[in-house]
Amino acid sequence: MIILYQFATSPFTEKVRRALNYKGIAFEAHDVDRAKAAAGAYSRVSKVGKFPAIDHDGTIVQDSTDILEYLDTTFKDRPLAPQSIRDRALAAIIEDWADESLYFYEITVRLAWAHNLDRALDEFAVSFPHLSRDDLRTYFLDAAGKLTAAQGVGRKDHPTIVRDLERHFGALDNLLEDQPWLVGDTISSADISAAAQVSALLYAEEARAIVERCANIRAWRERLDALAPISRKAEQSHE
Ligand SMILES: N[C@@H](CCC(=O)N[C@@H](CS)C(=O)NCC(=O)O)C(=O)O
Repeated sequence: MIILYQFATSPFTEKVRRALNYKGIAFEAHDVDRAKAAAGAYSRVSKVGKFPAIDHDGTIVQDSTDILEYLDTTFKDRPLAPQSIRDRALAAIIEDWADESLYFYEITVRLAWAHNLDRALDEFAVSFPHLSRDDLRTYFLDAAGKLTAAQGVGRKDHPTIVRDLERHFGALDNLLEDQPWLVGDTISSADISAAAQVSALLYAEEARAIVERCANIRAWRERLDALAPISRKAEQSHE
């Protein structure tokens, strides 16, 4: 049995849940409490204190990209990596673009922009059971603001970030113009990784307005939801 340790609203967790569901692998999801994680309570499954991590009958894998690779190696049915070398390379590059570029836009517009954060605060509270709503709001605005300022996206002004998002969503929409999936002719880790970041971005009203104009992205998300559903965000809490 696979146990998935997760922050329920993290895009990296959605990525792993979609992959597990696509491959038809049973799993239990445990919500990680951030305060306990910071105190080292989960060091057995994540030495670096980042999640997702999985425990597969004692084998521990941390980092969504490593987890997807592990799942493909261990469960051969319904591969997430494309067949050809070139398509595998493209999928790896798109996965990294989603995880390492789109992610910082997600952190900025969903967590550091108060008008978007306020709508989702109750959902985020699952990972912070000991914080009041006000403290949680302050925590996110401060932590996300500092993180994205250090990385760079957070130092851009609002219109520039919206323009960047238009460029990123536009690229995705164009890739899907004549084909159902981002790489090759079947679903792959590229689709699952990008879709997970898109889900997180869509918490932001600015992103929703852009995707409203991207028919290819909307149709692609429906195909993905049918084949690789997100599934429940949390199944049981974890000590
Ligand atoms: N590259 C990692 C990124 C995971 C990650 O950044 N997770 C965040 C939540 S979205 C986290 O665990 N943050 C806790 C921390 O940095 O202390 C992956 O793909 O799994």
